[in-house]
Amino acid sequence: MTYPSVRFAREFVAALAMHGVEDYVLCPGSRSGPLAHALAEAVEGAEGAPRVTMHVRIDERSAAFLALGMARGLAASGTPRPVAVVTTSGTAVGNLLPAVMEAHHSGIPLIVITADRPRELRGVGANQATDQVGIFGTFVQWSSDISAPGESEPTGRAAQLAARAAATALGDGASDEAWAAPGPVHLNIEFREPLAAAGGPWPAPVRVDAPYSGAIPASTADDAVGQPLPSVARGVVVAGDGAGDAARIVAEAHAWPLLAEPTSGARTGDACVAGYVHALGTPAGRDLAAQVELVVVIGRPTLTRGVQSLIAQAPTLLVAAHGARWREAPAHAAKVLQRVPRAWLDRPEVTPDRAWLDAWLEAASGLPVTQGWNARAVAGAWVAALDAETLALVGSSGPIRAIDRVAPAWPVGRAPQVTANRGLAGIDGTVSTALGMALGARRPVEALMGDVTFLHDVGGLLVGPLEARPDVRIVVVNDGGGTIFGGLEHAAAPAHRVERVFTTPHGVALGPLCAAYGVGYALVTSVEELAVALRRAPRGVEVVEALVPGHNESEPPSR
Ligand SMILES: Cc1ncc(C[n+]2csc(CCOP(=O)(O)OP(=O)(O)O)c2C)c(N)n1
Ligand SMILES: [Mg+2]
Repeated sequence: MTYPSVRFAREFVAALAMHGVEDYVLCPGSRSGPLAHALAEAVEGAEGAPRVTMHVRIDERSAAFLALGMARGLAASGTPRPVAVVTTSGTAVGNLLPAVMEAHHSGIPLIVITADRPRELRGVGANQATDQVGIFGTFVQWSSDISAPGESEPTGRAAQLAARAAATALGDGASDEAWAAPGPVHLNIEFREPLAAAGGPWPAPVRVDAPYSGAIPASTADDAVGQPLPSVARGVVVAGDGAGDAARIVAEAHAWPLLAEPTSGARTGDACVAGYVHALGTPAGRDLAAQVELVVVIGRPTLTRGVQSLIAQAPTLLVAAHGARWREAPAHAAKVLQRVPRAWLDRPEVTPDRAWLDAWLEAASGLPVTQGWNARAVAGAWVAALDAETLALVGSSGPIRAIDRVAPAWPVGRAPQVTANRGLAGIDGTVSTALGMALGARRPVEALMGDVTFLHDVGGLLVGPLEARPDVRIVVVNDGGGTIFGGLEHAAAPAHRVERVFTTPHGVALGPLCAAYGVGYALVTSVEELAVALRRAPRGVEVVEALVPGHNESEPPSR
């Protein structure tokens, strides 16, 4: 006989598969055992079970970022699907929060499944029992506390939950907020003993469609159709994270400069002012910025203060939250749209004058060539090695900003896919996100991150011997700590204090650390060595340590 917990777990896994959820990250634990058995059976090819992939990880924080990376990888491959992460009860659940927050802010479909004690064991001092219900608060688009499956389990309950979970995670169907966007959902499932598999056949799958259709409410759809952009000469298009190619088309149609962050998906074409960060710091650039009549923001820009002040000062601002979730538009935004209206993509009736765009390109052309061996030189060599086929991830802090300065405007259609966890710009979970991207996209990933970022999630290197090993190369810019703070207002404090409380030197030897995890390792100390190291495709997980002089050193730190 099949016990109710196990039967329900099988039904649930089968139903999720019907709605396109086929990828799982599983963390070990007893309470989640019914799901673990069901997933293992499916992976082992049990008769009647769906085809799924399962990656097992010990650390739930890293597991959740792995799932987030997998969802990024699937989306990057043109097949956006939710990815599920499964944990046991107790602190295991709390470890998922950082990735859930990032998924919420960057609009990534995650299905978080946490096992819980049944009601009779809650609040009575039972081991590993806590209040997991609604633990993710406003960071999930839906959460449900699911009572323990029993002998008289209603047929179709698992199917209904799966349908709703998958649809809500993908942002299909609008909630009361009328902003349908992908994001995380949480299912907290009570399991009562027995928790182990007991053989028996898999259930015949039941399909239930989501309780609502995928239609966007008319109020937002209307807005998205039609008004052309105001016909001003001095417009600027800012393409932030997730903007997509529409930003380029809008800029080119109006001959406006395109200021495109590396993860915008729009850093291409003739209107793209690749050196905009440099330009905005020069007198000529500031003069141009002062003349701007209209800023069109697409996606979510987060990287430079110059762009933030351009937006803050702009007389008119139109925001299209294309791709990335952006419910929090600046208060002075004249209009906030969910999509780029078709009318913005058409050339205006009056042929635009290129002089304005040319002035921006001219202001940006004086970018000094990077010399020597430092974080920016590493970024330059790294970005030069990317091609149109590359799937890349860049860590927060210095690396993404260095890339923003050195990356070119790629030819249209020939840009690498550059991603970053810009939802909350955390330095956590970056190693796991990179590995997840490679597993989700089923192709190699090139990652660039700082030393503190790498060490924060070094546990992400733990890929057990029974697990699939993705091909990921992680270039670690090791400048001996978090050097971004040296460029912020904190740097005015006494050096020893800045060092201890902001830079946080770590003194970790990365080579032996990688060896302990069984991960490939190479040290490079020049642009030439780095270029050579990047020449062949990564095989398995590899770390390339680019050891550069630290914040207060002129020579690379010695070992
Ligand atoms: C989870 C999290 N904790 C703290 C921060 C604040 N923070 C931003 S950058 C940074 C240091 C990053 O250092 P590193 O990765 O070495 O990059 P670098 O600044 O040297 O370029 C820290 C701690 C953050 N963004 N995310
Ligand atoms: Mg650093």
